[in-house]
Amino acid sequence: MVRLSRALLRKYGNFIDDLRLYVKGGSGGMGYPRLGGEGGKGGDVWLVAQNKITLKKIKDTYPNKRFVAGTGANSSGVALKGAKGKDCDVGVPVGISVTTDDRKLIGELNKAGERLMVAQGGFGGSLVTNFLPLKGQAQSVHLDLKLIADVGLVGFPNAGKSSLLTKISHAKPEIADYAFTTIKPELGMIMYADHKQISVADLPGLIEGAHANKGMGHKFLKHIERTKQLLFVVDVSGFQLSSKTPFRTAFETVLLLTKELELYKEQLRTKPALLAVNKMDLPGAQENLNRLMEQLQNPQDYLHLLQRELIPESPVNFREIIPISANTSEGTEELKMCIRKLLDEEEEKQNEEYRKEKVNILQTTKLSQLVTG
Ligand SMILES: Nc1nc2c(ncn2[C@@H]2O[C@H](COP(=O)(O)OP(=O)(O)OP(=O)(O)O)[C@@H](O)[C@H]2O)c(=O)[nH]1
Ligand SMILES: [Mg+2]
Repeated sequence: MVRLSRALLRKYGNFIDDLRLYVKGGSGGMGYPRLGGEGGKGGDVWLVAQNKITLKKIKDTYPNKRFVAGTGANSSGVALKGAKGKDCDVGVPVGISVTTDDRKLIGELNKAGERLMVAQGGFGGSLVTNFLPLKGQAQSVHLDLKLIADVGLVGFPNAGKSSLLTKISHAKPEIADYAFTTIKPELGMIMYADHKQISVADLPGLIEGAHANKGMGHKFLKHIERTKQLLFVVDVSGFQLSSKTPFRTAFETVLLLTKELELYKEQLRTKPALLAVNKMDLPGAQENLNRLMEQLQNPQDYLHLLQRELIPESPVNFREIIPISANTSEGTEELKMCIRKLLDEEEEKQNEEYRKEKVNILQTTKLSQLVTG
């Protein structure tokens, strides 16, 4: 049985996954009418992806969150062409998308060292502007952090997601017998004997009604948008958030999780997915597992168990269902192998599609050359 903790009331600590900044390009320098001189262009503001930076660090270091680039130098008798103003480089974490106030995408930064210009400096004064300088571009930008992981863990609170992550990786997330122990996303790395590494994102538990902002709501689901694979984790004995909410069997939790994903974004449901049925060491687990397998194979016979609005449009097609115990490690090695196999297969599929596309392009160009030649 699960008891509700004060963690639910806690804000999710120091973790920030979006931040709004004000950015302004430098003004141009003054032109020099007497000799037709041109002022220097204002500096630009750039976001630069860096590994060791967090949005929290930016917020703490620059509390007013304003970034303004340098003004271009004025044109003068000694330097007719004014020097360009100093650019302003803002270090930001890897894995952010950058949007304007009205949520138009400016760009994404997915690798350390990548740069994105967010405010252009104004032109220096010249003949065209009557030697008056132009102001730099100014706007507010939103930095939206999405973890980049190969696999995303999806499950109700207390299902054992964090326990599983500690078993299969070196991550040390907090584990406890109350709901919402994990209050911020955490990354773990699975290491394979041949040195291949697969990253797994542990996310706060979802509950039914997350789409209506219940529990932690949907705010963390964006972190699995970019993952290549979903790993559902369910407690084989089912779940009950509190004595005031209904008990849900493992089958019902699978459907409810699917529904929440679907309500968040249709495409999430079509991601390759595995199901880990956890806590197989508990008494009665085998019977519960048998029932769950029967229900997953013939879902239409059991859908009447749920209210209509809780039933997903279509079920997730799990590539594998693996019974495990994060406590005793039963099944965890097999699970690691399944995760890898599915990722490899998907990669192979994508490579194949890419190859086909290339061949297609090549054939059409050859054909059009034959026609025109
Ligand atoms: N018996 C048994 N208990 C487990 C197993 N895996 C996890 N638990 C227990 O279940 C409780 C919840 O585990 P967590 O790993 O914190 O669960 P979680 O899914 O990360 O939960 P949230 O972070 O709240 O979403 C803890 O008391 C764990 O010790 C298991 O395989 N068997
Ligand atoms: Mg957890």
